[in-house]
Amino acid sequence: MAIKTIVVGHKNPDTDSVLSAILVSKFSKKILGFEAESRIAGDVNNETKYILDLVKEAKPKLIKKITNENVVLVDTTEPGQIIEGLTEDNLVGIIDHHNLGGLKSSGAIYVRTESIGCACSLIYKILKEKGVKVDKKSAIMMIAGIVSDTLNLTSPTTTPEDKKFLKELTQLTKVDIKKFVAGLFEAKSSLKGISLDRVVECDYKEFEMGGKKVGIGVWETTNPESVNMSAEKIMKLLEDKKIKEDLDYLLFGVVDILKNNTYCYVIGEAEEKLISDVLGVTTKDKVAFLKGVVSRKKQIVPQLRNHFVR
Ligand SMILES: [Mn+2]
Repeated sequence: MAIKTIVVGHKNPDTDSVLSAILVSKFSKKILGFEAESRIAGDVNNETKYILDLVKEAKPKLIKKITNENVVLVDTTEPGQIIEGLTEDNLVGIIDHHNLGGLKSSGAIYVRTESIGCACSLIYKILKEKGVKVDKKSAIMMIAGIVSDTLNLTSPTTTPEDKKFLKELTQLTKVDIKKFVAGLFEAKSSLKGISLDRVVECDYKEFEMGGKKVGIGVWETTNPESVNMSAEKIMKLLEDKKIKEDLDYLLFGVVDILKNNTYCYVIGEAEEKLISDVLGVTTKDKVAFLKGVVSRKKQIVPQLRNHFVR
């Protein structure tokens, strides 16, 4: 039996991760030269659910562990975030917009990574280069990926290409972008059916930095108070998580996507010292207010990495 190839993003998938897997699968023959089915490595969040419903796209099947599949990885190459069972023998492709996390492959594989605001932008760019026409439904998914990952072009991760592509896709689909962004942000912020555990885990990523295990969770919202009112309970969950997962540091940020600030939860002395040393911010009542910080990828991870890896 032929080995199946799947496209999958990181654990605790966000909208860009899920949609980019779907898009690569849809255009896999054009992009990769072979068929590949989309999968998710964890359940989707409310924002992703909203957009999948909007475009009437089925949620990809869940996969927790690679057993007998080949894998095209999208939206990450970070060892702490990839699906269990991925090896240098079953990795056959990478499409990403993060730092290279240190994966190996035993064969020559398709690799495309760029410094761009989201994986969906990169997929659109690849299709443009290949002269492939994008259908309306795919274009709407690309718009969602861009708006979600770049916080509607306000995050410092945004590039001129993201802006150009969002404009082109908006013209192509004739989407009312103001309404679209409002709907997406409302879904992103929605706590409907979401336990505090899930708030912590939903967009949690683990990093290996100079031998230290660093966990950073974020919750992006138009209404930080809706989460901050439960800060005490969340701190307790974080304290337990840090011990259970044997982390050296654990940070959790509530990102105000309208005012562009982050409330960083600081659970212990180690984290307090880290935030002070690396970001120069003082913690007050277990919260460090990070003014102008909205991007874990650009404004937190590289600074921490510099601190640990030297
Ligand atoms: Mn992404």
